[in-house]
Amino acid sequence: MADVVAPNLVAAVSELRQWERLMEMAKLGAIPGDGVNRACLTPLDRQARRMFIAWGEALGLTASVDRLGNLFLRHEGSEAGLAPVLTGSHMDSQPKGGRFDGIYGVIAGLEAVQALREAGVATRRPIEVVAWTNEEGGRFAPGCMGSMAYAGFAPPGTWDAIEDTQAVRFGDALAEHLAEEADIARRPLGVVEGPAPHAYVEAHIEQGPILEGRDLDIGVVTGIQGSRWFSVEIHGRSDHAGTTPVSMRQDAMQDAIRAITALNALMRDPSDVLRFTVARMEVFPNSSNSVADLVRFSIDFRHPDRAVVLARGNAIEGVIQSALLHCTAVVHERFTAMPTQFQPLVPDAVERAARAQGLASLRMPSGAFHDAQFMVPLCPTGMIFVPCRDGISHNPAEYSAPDQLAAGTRVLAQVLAELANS
Ligand code: HGY
Ligand code: MN
Ligand code: MN
Repeated sequence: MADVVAPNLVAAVSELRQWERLMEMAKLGAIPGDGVNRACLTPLDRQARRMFIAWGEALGLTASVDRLGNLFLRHEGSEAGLAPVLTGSHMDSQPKGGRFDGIYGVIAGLEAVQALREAGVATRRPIEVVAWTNEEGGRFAPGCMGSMAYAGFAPPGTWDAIEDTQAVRFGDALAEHLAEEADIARRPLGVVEGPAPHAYVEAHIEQGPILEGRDLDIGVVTGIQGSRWFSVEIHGRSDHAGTTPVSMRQDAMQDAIRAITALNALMRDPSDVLRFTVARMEVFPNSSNSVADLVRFSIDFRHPDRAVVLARGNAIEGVIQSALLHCTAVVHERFTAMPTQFQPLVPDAVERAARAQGLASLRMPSGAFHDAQFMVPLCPTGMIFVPCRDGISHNPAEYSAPDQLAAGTRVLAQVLAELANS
């Protein structure tokens, strides 16, 4: 495909329209510091989805939802029956999230399709803008449930029994969500019940400091590092804090500390490539003067090297069990995503489009996981990163400028035009 930019297509991408839509979305779940707390399968999530659908239907796009709640806005191509090109991301946020993680890729997909239609750029193939269910895993762990089910990576009922902090089951929250959206057309669940997409491209903020630090406009994402999530329960016995000798205790808190200390040793990496995070902890009975009888904590472990992801990840349970003095532990693996490399087709198209538009780009892997990684076995896949201020994300201070976001969307529009005519 020539490097020629369809000048009217690039010009049709509206920086202002896109920014205004992002700011409208940011009002839904706004928290202090310009942040957003919009968990999946909530009334706020449905409000945001209705707004997205309204913007799409105003363009003539058609909305549909699959049994995991993945939401699609479809732009028809000139040749019916061809597999669609898919673009999009997620609309759910972290509890103390920002205004751009996920939602930028959904709004960018809409903006790119609107620009294609306004510029009169015909596409042989349909283009579908998707909002994946529960990418973040903040309310219901793990993340990427919608894209994993769509890709046949796990059966759709896999996560039904998982509860949020209010003891609401994912399966019940999903059933309620689908009932609230009963008026939206249903569609088969991804490749489980239908054909594979022709290609997938996701625009996303980098969520790291590299692009900004090197004054670059576009990240040509080459792949995504591996991630493994575990839930750990340390079971002890509740006792009186004042009368029970320490030697007689089965203190779940003390053994949890021993386990996490031992995991820190397992995960030590002087090169600072490995990512090991314990960020969620629940203590029961959670009373100052009762020895804890149950501690639950999360593990998020990531690395770009498959051998490390396997070796260190497989050692986690044994290290925990060996660290305990008086309690027992139950360890479950909740999420297993091996490192993925995108085949060259989409990254090459992204790099070509950036160059044609005079944008400085860099090929780079993603430290964050994304729904894109589950599209890799289905079709040519790629991502487009835009810089974010100080590399901050999963934080209300997350920020990308209107022109930076628009540059990503202009590259997306050109890549979609190319893929939808291939
Ligand atoms: O955790 C992640 O990597 C993604 O931002 N949800
Ligand atoms: Mn994201
Ligand atoms: Mn995120």
